[in-house]
Amino acid sequence: MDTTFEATLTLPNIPWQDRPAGNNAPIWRYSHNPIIPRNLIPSANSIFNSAVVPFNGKFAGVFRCDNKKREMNVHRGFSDDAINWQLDDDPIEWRFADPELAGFEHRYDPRVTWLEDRYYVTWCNGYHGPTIGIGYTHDFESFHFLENAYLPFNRNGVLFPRRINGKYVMLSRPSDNGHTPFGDIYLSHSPDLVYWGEHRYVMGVKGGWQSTKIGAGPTPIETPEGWLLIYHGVLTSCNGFVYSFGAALLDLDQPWKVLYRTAPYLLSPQTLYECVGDVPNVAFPCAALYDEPSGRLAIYYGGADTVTALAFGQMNDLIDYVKSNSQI
Ligand code: BMA
Repeated sequence: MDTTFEATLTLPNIPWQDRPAGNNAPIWRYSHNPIIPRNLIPSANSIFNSAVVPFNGKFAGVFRCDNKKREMNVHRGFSDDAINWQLDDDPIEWRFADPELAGFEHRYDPRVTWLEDRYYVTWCNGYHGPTIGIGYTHDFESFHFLENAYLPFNRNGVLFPRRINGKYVMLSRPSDNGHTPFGDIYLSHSPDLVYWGEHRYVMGVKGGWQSTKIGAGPTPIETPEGWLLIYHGVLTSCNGFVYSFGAALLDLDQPWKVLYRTAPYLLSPQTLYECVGDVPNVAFPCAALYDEPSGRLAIYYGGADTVTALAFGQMNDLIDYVKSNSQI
């Protein structure tokens, strides 16, 4: 199998819309959002916080679908254009080498990362509380569960797309067993994607939109200026949590070192599909597609824990914005 094409950052067929006239924001929304309605498949109550990747010249993904029992699980999907998706009505059936790990509590907020020779999926996996499950697929046909990376409680496990100094690297957000009212981003190393250690603090909460907790979003993107990390930040209003997202640049060789970090958010919940739904006021990014030659970036995010939406940006403009609006 030729496995080199997935690693390339040349993706001329990703979704795109030009910046609307008069819009000076660093990123802008797709005008036909949401791209995935809550009821795309019969079993779904809602489809959001999901991950897409290039696959065989088209696109594939792992989607968070909460069903009508309100169980949280992950489903497979395919698309020709990364906008119109076909999703399986049944959740992914993971193959478990160790039956101890095969129990189901919940699986949610997946990320998918092409790493060396396969697609790794990380998600918030219930094993006596939320932790980070890691699995992989070569073909989006069979899916293999590897291990839970950490002890509970943890969320937002996001792999870097290559080894750094010989080791696999993952961001995560230690948390609690509820709707965590705190949370900073940490980084861990592994020789084999099973045993994780050498934990490093990356960054913590700040003022305003990121004052309650923060968590890594899409797989970091390697740029000459550092790893571009899009991350969510939460503030607590008189009406509950508000989820926005911003971006940081991390050192290429020591990615726990933050070079720049946006003081303003990039996008906050302002449209109907971000403000109205099962959990109001949530914009939660889990994936991005990047075409390096054109600089085009397409960011996938969940709206109000109900639907899936898309936003666009130009990499050079975004990096300039992160650098000139930074407060570490
Ligand atoms: C977090 C996760 C996300 C969700 C967010 C807002 O704890 O459950 O999946 O989008 O809360 O409800």
